[in-house]
Amino acid sequence: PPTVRLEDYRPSDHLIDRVELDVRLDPHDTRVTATLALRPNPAGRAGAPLVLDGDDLTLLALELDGQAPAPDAVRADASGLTLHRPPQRPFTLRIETRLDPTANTRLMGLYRSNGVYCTQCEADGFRRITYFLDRPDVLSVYTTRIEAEREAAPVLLGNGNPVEAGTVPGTDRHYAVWHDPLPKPAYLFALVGGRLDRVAKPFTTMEGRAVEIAVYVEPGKADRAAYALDAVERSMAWDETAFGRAYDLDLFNVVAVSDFNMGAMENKGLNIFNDKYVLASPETATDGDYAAIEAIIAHEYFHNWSGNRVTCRDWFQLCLKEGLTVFRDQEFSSDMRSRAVHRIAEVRNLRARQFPEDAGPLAHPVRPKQYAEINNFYTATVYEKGAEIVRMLRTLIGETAFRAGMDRYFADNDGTAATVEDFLKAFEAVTGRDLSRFAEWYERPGTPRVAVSGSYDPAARTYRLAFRQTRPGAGADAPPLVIPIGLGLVGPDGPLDGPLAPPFAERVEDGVFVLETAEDAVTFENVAAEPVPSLFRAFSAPVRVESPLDDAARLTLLRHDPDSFNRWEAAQRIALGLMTAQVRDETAGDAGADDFVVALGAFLDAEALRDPAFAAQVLALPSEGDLADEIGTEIDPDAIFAARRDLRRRLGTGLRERLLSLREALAEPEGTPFSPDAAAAGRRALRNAALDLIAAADPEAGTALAQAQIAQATNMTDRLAGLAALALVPGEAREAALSAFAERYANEPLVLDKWFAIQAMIPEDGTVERIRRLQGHPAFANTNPNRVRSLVGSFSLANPTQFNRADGAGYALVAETVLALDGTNPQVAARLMTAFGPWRRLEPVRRAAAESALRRIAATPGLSRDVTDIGTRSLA
Ligand code: HT7
Ligand code: ZN
Repeated sequence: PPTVRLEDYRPSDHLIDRVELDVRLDPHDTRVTATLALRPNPAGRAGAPLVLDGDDLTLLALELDGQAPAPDAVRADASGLTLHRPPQRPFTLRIETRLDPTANTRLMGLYRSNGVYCTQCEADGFRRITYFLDRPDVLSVYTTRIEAEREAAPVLLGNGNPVEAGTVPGTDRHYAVWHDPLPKPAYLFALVGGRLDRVAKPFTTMEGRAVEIAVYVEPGKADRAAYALDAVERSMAWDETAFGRAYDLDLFNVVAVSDFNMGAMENKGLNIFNDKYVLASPETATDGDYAAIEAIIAHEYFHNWSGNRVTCRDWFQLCLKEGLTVFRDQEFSSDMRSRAVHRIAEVRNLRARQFPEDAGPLAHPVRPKQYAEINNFYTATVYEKGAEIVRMLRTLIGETAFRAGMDRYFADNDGTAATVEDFLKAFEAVTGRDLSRFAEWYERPGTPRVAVSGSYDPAARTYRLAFRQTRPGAGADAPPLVIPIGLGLVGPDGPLDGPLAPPFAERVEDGVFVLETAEDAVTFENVAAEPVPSLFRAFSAPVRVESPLDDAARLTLLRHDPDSFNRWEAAQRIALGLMTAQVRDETAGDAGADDFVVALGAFLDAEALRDPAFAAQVLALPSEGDLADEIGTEIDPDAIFAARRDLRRRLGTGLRERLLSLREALAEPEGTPFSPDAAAAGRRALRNAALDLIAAADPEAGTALAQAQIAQATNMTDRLAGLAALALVPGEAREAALSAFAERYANEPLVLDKWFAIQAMIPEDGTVERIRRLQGHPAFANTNPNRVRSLVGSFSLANPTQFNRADGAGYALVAETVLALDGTNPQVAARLMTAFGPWRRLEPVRRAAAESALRRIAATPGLSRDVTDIGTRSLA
């Protein structure tokens, strides 16, 4: 496929000021008439042909200023429309196309989900609706008339504000006209038509605008939309206080649909969501689901400013909206919940998804320099590492300057399509600083490493910390990165930063040292005793740290560090060390494991009831993926699994009495109404972390506890945690519990997704065969992305021993699914295929099996661009 390069960017030769769309919805024969007000772009090439994008379109009629153009003046096919000699003045094109929304299985453009008409236009779906300049730097004002059979689609929604509605005389059809006053790129266009229930509430913005917030869901599910509705309201209020951003239309609509390629989409005034991220009730949603709904609702809402009001010049600038908006949603969630616990969750996610991506064949800069298929670049690197860059910027310049810079960015770029340079320029303007070296973070892939060493001089009472940064694969010419390092010193009995004569270091300001060169050092004065350095507090930079700490020092941090993140990190590092020692067959770790158990016991005694959510994070060992990432090469997933299982057993044995009594102490008194808030969720998290460890050590006791928990559960979090614990113990009890669960939730697709996922994650030999059986289950369908993700995605991403079966059966299953899906939904197929990313780091037998599965996919004729792109890069 042709490669698109950032360096080749040029402005469009034409602009489209106004778009009038007339969409007559029909299940198979939808007619779209687009009337486009075009003009030559003064910044483009004079006299250039007009080349409109198209994808799978059927052209029915075309007029230029009211006339049919001469046949030799136009070339049109399914994938584009060219006017060879367009007028050198403003002109109007009227284009009529026909589409079949029911046959649209790619879920891009206009399609039907469970009978509801909806659209998905990012990144390049609008060209599947009409011929257009489908690029984010062409901004237009849209008026949309939507017409449909009233019975099939009583609700008709568009972007912006409603201006007119009525019936079509002499028919069973009706229509609605929507006008969006704010110019936008085509990727933010949306419409919806269908039978939907609605919940709504009013909101008055800080500017005094009366807004109606509404959430639309499948009939009968309105009571499950309350949490999402509330989350929109909290997001609106938060963006006003935290960033001074007010909403700008009279309506803000959210629509939940069940077939959706990703999480949600920020279409102007009409966000469309995967219903998984809207619908919640205690009976069907876990605490994790509630948190995800809150975060994604906020994310899409925040795009209204970071993405919509200020959009991207081109798709290379994707992090400009996505990284920034992830940062904003993370801040929102931190304010709504526990900041420390949320930071831990963010870092777990970054390490689980972004670090491996950055260490494998699909690594790319946060701002890629080229792509073959842009839909493959909605990645953890663009989103999560992109957010870390914004966070580092804030750490570097401080909160006040950061807020001023954001204000400046929005003010200077409102209504335009901007670049990463425009973003940084705003912060340079308000701080007077040169950020050109910081900008390097956007340019190169790979996770940097920072090696740290410390030395204490008791006579001089000084402590020196030396830092050295390196970047994997970066040539000698690669300039060093600007790395903010949050740090502090901790003594054997607590923080050393006592009020009387605290240690200080000249270049450490507000607890942050900035490493700007390949090597540097900082010296603390006035250090009374040998300290333990607390490094990269709150995970101040997305790097791997080669730390000077031994386990004794880490235990000091676990006990005393005022930085909660580093307390958690200390426990994770100890656990990682113990498990990697076992994987490497070093048995010397035994005494260390006992010390760790004792320390965790003391930690639980001090913290568990004070902050259960935090304690649950400390008890949750690093994942098998974390271990694989730590080990890096010649990975043997079975050895990793065994090491992790053994340490869980040890903790479960050593902490058993404490864990049992914690479960008692944290149980909600009978009759307590369910609350999804962070405190209640934290108590459930710790109870369930305790269950996991107890069951690891004593499957029989675990089974009994899990069965009792399922029988008594008043919410999905506890019920599913019980089922997850049972799922790890082979036998009749597990199968009975799985059947009962399936029966109870037979009519709840989102809950059945959990049922599929739990089975896909069973780390036992029979799982591949079980999944093959489940692919034939009546509730399973390859056409629904949630179902594919829950069964095959969970398997490939969260069941390392079975996906990486040495006989290649796991790879074969995923490869077959990728190929089966590619014809209907290449975006989801390509996404699934990225699970093969780490194949080169596996031990030789698995490496060969994974490579041959990848090659089998890549050699299949007629592959989509999406899958071809992942295949080519994975094997390069
Ligand atoms: N901006 C959106 C990204 C997106 C997407 C969403 C749904 C289906 C296909 C999609 N392609 C790209 C989601 C977001 O980050 O907010
Ligand atoms: Zn986004």
